[in-house]
Amino acid sequence: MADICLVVPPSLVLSDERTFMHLGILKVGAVLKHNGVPTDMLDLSGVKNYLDVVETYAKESVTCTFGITATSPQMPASAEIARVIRNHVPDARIILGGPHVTLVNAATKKETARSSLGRAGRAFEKLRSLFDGLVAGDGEIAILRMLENPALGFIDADDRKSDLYLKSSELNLMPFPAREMVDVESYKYTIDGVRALSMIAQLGCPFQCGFCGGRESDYLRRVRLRNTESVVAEMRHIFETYGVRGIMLYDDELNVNKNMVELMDAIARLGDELKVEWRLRGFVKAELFTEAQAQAMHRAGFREVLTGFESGSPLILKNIRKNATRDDNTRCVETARKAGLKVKALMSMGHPGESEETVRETEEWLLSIEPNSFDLTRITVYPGTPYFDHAVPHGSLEDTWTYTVDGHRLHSLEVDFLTDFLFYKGDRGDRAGLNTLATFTDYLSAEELVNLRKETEDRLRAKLGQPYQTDMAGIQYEHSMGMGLPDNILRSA
Ligand code: B12
Repeated sequence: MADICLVVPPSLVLSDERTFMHLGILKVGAVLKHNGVPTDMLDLSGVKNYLDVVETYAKESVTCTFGITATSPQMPASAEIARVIRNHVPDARIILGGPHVTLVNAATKKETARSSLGRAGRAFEKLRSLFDGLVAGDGEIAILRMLENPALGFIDADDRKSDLYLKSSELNLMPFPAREMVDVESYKYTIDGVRALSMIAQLGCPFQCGFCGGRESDYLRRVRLRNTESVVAEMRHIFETYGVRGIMLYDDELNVNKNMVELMDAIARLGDELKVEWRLRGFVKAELFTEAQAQAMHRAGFREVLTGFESGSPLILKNIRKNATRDDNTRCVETARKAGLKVKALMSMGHPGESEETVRETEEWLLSIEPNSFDLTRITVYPGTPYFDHAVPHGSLEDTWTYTVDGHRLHSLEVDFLTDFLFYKGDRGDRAGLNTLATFTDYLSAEELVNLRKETEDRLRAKLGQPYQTDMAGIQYEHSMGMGLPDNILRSA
């Protein structure tokens, strides 16, 4: 009999949900296990009849406490799951943790500070009405606190002053994600043909990109580094437990770590000791990327880096608050190539000030640098992004919010995250329950953005000789962490 059942809802936005496991909830699971709390796991990633699975579990088990993890696009499925549990286990206690609640809470705090309760506050209240417990930020210790206090309705661990917010030194002491709680073999990903698993070595990104979630959240904004020994120990564990030498590092940017070269050298030494040649992939921040970093990455086993360049337009780079100029981005590509690293360019569009001309500049820049691969997404305005948190009511359009930077505007609709799906690219409207929601700029309607994105990607793929992959596994994951909508979604300015 389990004391708690952890639930990973499906991710209907992803074309293959069994590529990367959700490490966050597996970290929570590891702490529960470490503390001897009997824990079940329902990993519903890619499970079509997931509500049947939940119903069967709820009917057959005596577990009354459930812990669900969710990003914003996982919320509609999470809400359904909560309703099914409630139908069958009337005295269930359902706790929600993960990025969505963390970001809605961060956005609500921002609103409250400005005494202007609005769409974030409404989204937060909806969560409160559906779930018995909400956990914002780090879940490792917060889950234990929740279990100790059955009446506790909300924990804000997304606050560096909270004792539940893990310091860098404490991250070193945490158990590795309990990957064994899911069916590891069912997750398929390769790097250079080598089987790979994912890992997260550091938390937080200090920059202020307008489209990125968590710029007001200690949890997502403040850089927290594990020490080199701890990171290397997890890589050893992955290799010795699963025989896997490919690792996708999901740190926001590996090179915000000032000791990155030292870390890379330690990884290379571990490879020598284990007699394995690592195959690694990860993200770097363009303007911070140096030749020494690139060479060290190559020595460690990287053959490719991913960078969120986002745009080829100087105006858009400025409006995003990207911190990198187009020249920085070009130099980053050259630095990588010189060290033998391929470059995946993560691009996005639909930012404030986006027009046909700025999209053309993006296209031209991509053609000039000839990335080894690229991704072009349309951004979506999620809570906790500056585009959401700093927006004000549009004025004349109903349920529409407007973010302004240097006179350039981005408009977004108010959304019910418990029912509405937000997609960022692709033609995925054929899947059940997809709604039509959007963002738009002063120069491009939602429809124009949809068409322009598709036409631009089509043209780029033809010119760069990089056809769409028919095997979707793994490709939709390579996003810019920029959010966007499906191409069937329309809304006019
Ligand atoms: C890896 C990653 C991915 C991988 C996901 C792999 C997977 N299967 O989950 C891929 C590339 C597929 C991906 C896709 C997307 N991602 Co992503 N991704 C990340 C990234 C970089 C790291 C996630 C991670 O491992 N974090 C580390 C773990 C430890 O943190 P965690 O998951 O938040 O878990 C902790 C707490 O939240 C909490 N917690 C989590 N679950 C639970 C449950 C309970 C019960 C409790 C108590 C606590 C708790 O405890 C955990 C330990 O402290 C984050 C940014 C970031 N640095 O976190 C973005 C991020 C999560 N992604 C984001 C987005 C927007 C997306 C996409 C929508 C695509 C897009 N266009 O950007 C899709 C949606 C995917 C989906 N599942 O539906 C946003 C989320 C925004 C939001 N509002 O939800 C983030 C925060 C990026 C950002 N800063 O904007 N992503």
